[in-house]
Amino acid sequence: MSDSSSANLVSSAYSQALEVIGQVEPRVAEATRKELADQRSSLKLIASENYASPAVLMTMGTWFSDKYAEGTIGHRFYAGCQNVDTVEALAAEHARELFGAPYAYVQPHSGIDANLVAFWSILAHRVEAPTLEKLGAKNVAQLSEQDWEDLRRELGNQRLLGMSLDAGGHLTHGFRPNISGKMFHQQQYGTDPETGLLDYDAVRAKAREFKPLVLIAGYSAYPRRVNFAKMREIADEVGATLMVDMAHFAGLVAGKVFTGDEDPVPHAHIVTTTTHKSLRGPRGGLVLAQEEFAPSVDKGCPMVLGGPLSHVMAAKAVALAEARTQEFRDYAQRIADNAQSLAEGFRSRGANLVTGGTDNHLVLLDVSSFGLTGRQAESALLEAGVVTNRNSVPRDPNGAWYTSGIRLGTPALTTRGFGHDEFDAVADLIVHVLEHTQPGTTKAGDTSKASFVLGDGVADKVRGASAEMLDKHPLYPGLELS
Ligand code: DSN
Repeated sequence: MSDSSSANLVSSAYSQALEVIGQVEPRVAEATRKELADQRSSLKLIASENYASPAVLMTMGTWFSDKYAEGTIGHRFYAGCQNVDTVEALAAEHARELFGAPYAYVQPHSGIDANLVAFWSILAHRVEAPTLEKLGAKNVAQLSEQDWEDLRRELGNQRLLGMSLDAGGHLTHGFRPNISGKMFHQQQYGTDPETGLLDYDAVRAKAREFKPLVLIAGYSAYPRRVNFAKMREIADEVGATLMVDMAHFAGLVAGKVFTGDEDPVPHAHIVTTTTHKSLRGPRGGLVLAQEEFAPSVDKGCPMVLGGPLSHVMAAKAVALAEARTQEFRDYAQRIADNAQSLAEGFRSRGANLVTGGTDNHLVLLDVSSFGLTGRQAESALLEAGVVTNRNSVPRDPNGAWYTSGIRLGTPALTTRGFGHDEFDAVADLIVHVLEHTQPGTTKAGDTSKASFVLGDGVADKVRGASAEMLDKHPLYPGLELS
């Protein structure tokens, strides 16, 4: 099908769908139209966002949404799941083939859910099963009250080592306010204070001392690649299970930009991811596992997950099929190339990047040299139509709320077709906004960490320059709503 006849089909499908929605609740139809307009007219640089294809989006809007399907493929707690079995099996097959994983579980509703499934699986495989054996019981139904006490103590007395939030780790990697930091005894590893890079010797030393059951590798704001072979060596040395959360960079793994030691799948016991970031699928999660963890991963629902979202699993199958194409590989390479261009754009204009640059899909800009907090920078940029998110930098003096950084990712604008010149121009616009933003003051005259004053005319100038680039690279080309 030609691009234009495909765009006509999509235009007519969405126009009619919005008409149907509008007959019931016109304000939802209106907000949906406006969301498209807003996304089309802003520079989306949030590192965890993307634009899924119309095929992926449409797959989510079907009657699969109406079906309960707790259980696993061919083994459900509800009748009539034959078609859910088909789409779940397809999504799992695409995931296994794409990532070269022995086992794939596509039910998690989000990345956090995928991590909960992995935690459960590791506890069940490494703690519950051996404890049951020690107690001479085949399953938990055979345990006495005292046995239960012992098992609960074992399950709740395990250690987890993950990357700290301010070094670029995720909330679920043992951050204290998150359940991962409460259900496990946790410690965190950071990055080298001089270089900002992961220091494997320091991770090893911490792991030797702490002896975690779970070693987590992966990040949501670290702008560099990780050597997963080294992380596995460390895990093996201390008898830990290596869990990799590749939510941010799954698209770069799928697209074979990260290979060898940088591909987590052959090295980790369990890998978790979201499907909607660089992987460009529907909003959701998935788990890849070595065979030995498959039986406990499969118990994710109903152990820690609600009923699977069958319409989203169907959309995962479509997105993963897309990710198995050469076109997707080219896209993934462009994500990484564009991140280099963005980083170089900042460096050449004197801006300060955590670690000095990037070799993945994101850059972390330290805005303190502009005299701003991350919160002020984020708000000023938004006023100029540049959508970013504030983010802590290592050992951030402004904490996790105001922060000193801005995290910027290339997956979304790369989907729109932005290349080297556009990302250089984006860096220029961002530096222009930051150079023309002053911290605001409170009524008492103190400098506030949130308020700011953007110079006259800056927002209009930046919006005008962005519009030219955005018009040249339309979002969903040819999609017109009637
Ligand atoms: N919210 C995601 C991100 O922005 O990185 C991670 O959960």
